[in-house]
Amino acid sequence: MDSMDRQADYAYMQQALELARRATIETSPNPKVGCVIVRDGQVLGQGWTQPVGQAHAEVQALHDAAAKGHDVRGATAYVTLEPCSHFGRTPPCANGLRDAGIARVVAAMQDANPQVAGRGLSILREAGVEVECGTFPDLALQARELNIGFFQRMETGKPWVRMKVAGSLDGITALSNGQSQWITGPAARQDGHQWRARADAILTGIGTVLADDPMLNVRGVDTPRQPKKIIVDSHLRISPQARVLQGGALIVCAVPDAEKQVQLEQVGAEVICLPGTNQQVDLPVLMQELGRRQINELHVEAGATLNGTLISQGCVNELLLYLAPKLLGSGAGLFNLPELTHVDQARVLQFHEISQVGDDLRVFARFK
Ligand code: AOF
Ligand code: ZN
Repeated sequence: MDSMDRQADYAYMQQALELARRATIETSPNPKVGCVIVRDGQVLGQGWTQPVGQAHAEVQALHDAAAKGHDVRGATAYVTLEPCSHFGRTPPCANGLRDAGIARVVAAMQDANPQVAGRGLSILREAGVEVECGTFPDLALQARELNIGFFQRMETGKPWVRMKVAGSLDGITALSNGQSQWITGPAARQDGHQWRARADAILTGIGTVLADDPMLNVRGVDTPRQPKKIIVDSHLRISPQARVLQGGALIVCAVPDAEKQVQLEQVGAEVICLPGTNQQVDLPVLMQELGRRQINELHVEAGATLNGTLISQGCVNELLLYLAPKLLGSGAGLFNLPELTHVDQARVLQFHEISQVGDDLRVFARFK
């Protein structure tokens, strides 16, 4: 293949990625995928994944081409994920592309879903379709980032856990008198709601619920649906009147209390018991349970105690830190972690992305 064709492949895959970004959170737990169908430099059809249970990107693109009166025989399909091979909520896209007479499929990356995992590409190859996958590592990475929670769940059985914290430049999240509003500015707070909105669920602890009576919902951001709410409450101390319970919530305890559970269920909450050591919720088991419930991305907004425990137990993948250009001197820190005796014992992260939002710094740091 000459370099002009390579460049064209790259550009069409970028276009497919742009389409994938149009898919909404309603696709979840299904990943966001984009597809462009091209022949002789002409785009015949394009599509992106529809809300869960509806058409995948490839089917949309085939429909789009048909609606425009195009015959796609002999065309190339650019897809940001390997076309599926299984009968899930929808029939296999690999069959759809094959039966439509597509001659070549360029996929950004393989599907990590064990029901697919290369079988989609095999179906196509066996039918004589020319197949390329993973040719452009930077685009494959973008396709992965777009669906980071899906891949995390497929590969580990657990959600991708993003912990949001906000504080001063010296790492203070509240004064000793409890005052914390507002350390970061309105732009950072708005941005935080964007990250809440893209998560499948938001998790907090009973400490935060008792202290702030938060709503824990998405506000000020256009979203087709609210994330699920999860409260870690080892001893079921939550009040049935807590605002967080409006619209439903999952309460996770370690010590059952049948009477309290009934009261909470009466206001629409679900209560489960996952006992760990010291009468505390077993957090790694909770992450498995959330994976089983098809939570791809979990957004954590909790206090320093639960934050520290989640980190210590290896339950966190990424920190989303908003840091205000202010010094508060003393007060509550962002995470309660055990005291170290040597700097070599530090938990090491890697900066993933750093930017400024309004007056504040936004840092994404990932655990290795
Ligand atoms: C594709 N194109 O646009 C997406 C795919 O239950 P279903 O039928 O909706 O299948 C869900 C699985 O399909 C999902 O777990 C993932 O492996 C794949 N997603 N595949 O060919 C798409 N979104
Ligand atoms: Zn499919």
